[in-house]
Amino acid sequence: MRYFFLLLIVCRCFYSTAQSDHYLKLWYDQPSGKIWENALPIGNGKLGAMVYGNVEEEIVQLNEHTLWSGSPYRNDNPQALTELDNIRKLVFEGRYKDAEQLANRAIISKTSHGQIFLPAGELRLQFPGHEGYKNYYRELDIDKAVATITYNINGVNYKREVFASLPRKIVVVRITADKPAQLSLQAAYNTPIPGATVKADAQQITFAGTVIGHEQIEGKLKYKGIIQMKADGGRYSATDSTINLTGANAVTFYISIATNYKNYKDLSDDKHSKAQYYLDQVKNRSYEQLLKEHIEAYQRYFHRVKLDLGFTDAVKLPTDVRLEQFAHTYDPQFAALYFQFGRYLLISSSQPGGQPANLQGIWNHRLYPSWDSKYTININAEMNYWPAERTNLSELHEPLLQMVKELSETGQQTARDMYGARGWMAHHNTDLWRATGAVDGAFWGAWVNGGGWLSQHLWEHYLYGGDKKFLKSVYPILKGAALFYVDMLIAHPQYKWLVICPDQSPENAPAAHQGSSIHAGVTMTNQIIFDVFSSVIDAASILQVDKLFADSLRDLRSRLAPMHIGKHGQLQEWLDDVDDPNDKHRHISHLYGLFPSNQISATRTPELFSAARTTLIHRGDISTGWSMGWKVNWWAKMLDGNHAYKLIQNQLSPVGANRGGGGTYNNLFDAHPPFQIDGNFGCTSGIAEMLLQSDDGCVHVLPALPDVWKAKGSVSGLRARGGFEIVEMEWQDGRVIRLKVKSHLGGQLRLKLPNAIRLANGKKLATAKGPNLNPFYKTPEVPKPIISDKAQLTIPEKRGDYYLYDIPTRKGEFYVFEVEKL
Ligand code: FUC
Repeated sequence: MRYFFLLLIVCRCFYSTAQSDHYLKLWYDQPSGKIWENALPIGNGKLGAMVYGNVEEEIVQLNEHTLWSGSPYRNDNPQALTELDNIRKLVFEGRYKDAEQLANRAIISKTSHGQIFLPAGELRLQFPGHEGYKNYYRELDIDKAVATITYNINGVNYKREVFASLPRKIVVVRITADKPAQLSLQAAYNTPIPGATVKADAQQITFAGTVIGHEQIEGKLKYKGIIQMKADGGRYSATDSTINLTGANAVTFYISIATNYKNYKDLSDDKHSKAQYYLDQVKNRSYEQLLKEHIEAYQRYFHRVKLDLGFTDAVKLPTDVRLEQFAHTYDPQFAALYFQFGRYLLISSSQPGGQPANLQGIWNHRLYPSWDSKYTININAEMNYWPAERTNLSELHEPLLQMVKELSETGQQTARDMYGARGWMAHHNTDLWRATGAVDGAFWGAWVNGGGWLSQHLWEHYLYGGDKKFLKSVYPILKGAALFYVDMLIAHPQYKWLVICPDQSPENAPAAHQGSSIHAGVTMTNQIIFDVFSSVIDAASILQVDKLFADSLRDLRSRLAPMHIGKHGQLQEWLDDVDDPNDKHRHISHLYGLFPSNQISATRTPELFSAARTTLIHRGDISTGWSMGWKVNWWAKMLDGNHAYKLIQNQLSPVGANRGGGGTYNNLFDAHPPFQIDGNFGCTSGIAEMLLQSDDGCVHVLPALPDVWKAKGSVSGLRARGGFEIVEMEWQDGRVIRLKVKSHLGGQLRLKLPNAIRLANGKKLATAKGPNLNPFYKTPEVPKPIISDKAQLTIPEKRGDYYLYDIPTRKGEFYVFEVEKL
């Protein structure tokens, strides 16, 4: 009998592992063909690769994180300082178009508008005679971070496994046949970078060169790649740049790429020894060892969060078929897969010590990709990192935080030379070289808040992890962001509030402003400054420094323009009531205050909450990919799970299905279109926000669960501010039935739930009263909005009954709760 039970347990474990294995795969019964967006992405933060899985010619398209055009440079336009007062005068006289034209001459860079994230090239493997294949299958297993292709020819089963080793920073391609001496191929390397040299000897292909220059900036960055072949059996030889292998049992390629990039201002690294170093590190390791240590390193991140939203038979279908039908069928696991794919992409594209994920993460095959595949910091780069803290990948925030530190260095000169201001700033774009000048034209580029917004990622990292040493080390950066605003704010001649001028609400312009985006004191800017000042005030108090400076910021903060509610009941995007309710612009920047900031809340600012909702409804659902990703977060903050889910359905539709809007490619890359990774990360964050929020004075569990996920589900590993981790959470019929929280920092845990709970030992919990004393849950005191007499507001009704508890916690301890009545 004992053995029977043991067997039962073993079977159950096996069954559930097999199930979860199946769930975490993108798989297809067709090769990618020529379509890059069908290929499957792998990466280790240093190298990225797209695996096509074409049978007769495999393509492994490669990227290296520092392989960018150009060389260290700056792109400030010092004429700005001379013309600043004139531009301001034009704005305040209402001559917005003239202000924009002057800003084009005086603010926009006269040199480069940003450098390009370049493709490294492609390893091409030709398999002569492999045309008539059968049983084709390809997958990306995001539980293991390995891409696999299998097929059969004339009774021989072939298999390719490709992964980007997380600990070893190389890409490994392994090809096997299940009968001896059946493997013959030709390996070659192509790169679109002009002037590259490619050479092959019997077991190695090397490539090297210097990158292109771009927009007056000379290409000085140099790169070197080594592709080392290790064959099991067979004969091999080389001609020029191609290796010929015949009659092998198996073969493995180890790919290493390096550049002479040391940091954004120094190109003195040795590309040869660096490229060789990564190969030397793995020389004595078997393929199996490499694979095992890669999977272990990957799963240390990936396994921190598990999400089960239920499943249907749809899981048995290929991923492209599921995508095709997701918006019209019930396939809850597809949303869970997409959520985990977002985490997979962050682990693969953003590793400590590497470059942050750019507009395409770390995957680009074009010499001239859209927007140079660089960093747009008026939304896109920030959005990439929304999942980092909340989905328990906090260390992977580091590349962005390091970029903020570097921008705080380069951006000092921009602040001084262009605006005569202390501190540091960045406009709306940056790149590998941390350029902080204004680019693309004043309509888009005369925006001074790139640094301010990015600085809030430092603060958010502190709010989640509570690391005071970290806060101390970044305090000068936060303070520098505030100092820039201290010097830039001026009194608005009409309204008297302190405003930024010239200013703009990213990339949008009302008809009433002559179609110009240039203005003063726009809502998003005021919200960002409010946050920058508030975080410095709080950080100074936590670190017990700069009391006088903090007091001066308090005073300035009280003189910023409050938010305005306009005649349509909308949150005003500008100081004037000029919003068009038919405007469907993808940027809804003034809702920064709703998410990622917490200035607008259902409980604390009901009027602003109502106005934000009206604005969201005016703008509609369908838009570019990243805009829909942002909307998932906003509707979650609106506590409206069904509307958030509708956005997920729109976003998880094939490209083209949304009539001009964004969608998703077969490989689950988000489509702006074209591919932009921010939408993937935005939606991943949004799904987390539907399940857990922690910025409105409490840990709010299941704040926006849509009806389709209500019946049953579970999640583990999500993080909340103040060091709380949801170690386990199960729900049924929309009610939390079990919850286990780890308190990493101690302090009061204020829980908000849709149903009554008690401690698992049966003890009752104290109902919360008054403000939450946990300092990580301090909420901003937002000034009362100014409301138009014509505005009709629908103040949100209480959505269901909430239960609020206070639980004192101790650092390092677990707290288990269960539903009070089933
Ligand atoms: C901003 C957006 C565009 C695009 C680009 C990379 O300019 O307005 O939609 O995402 O960044």
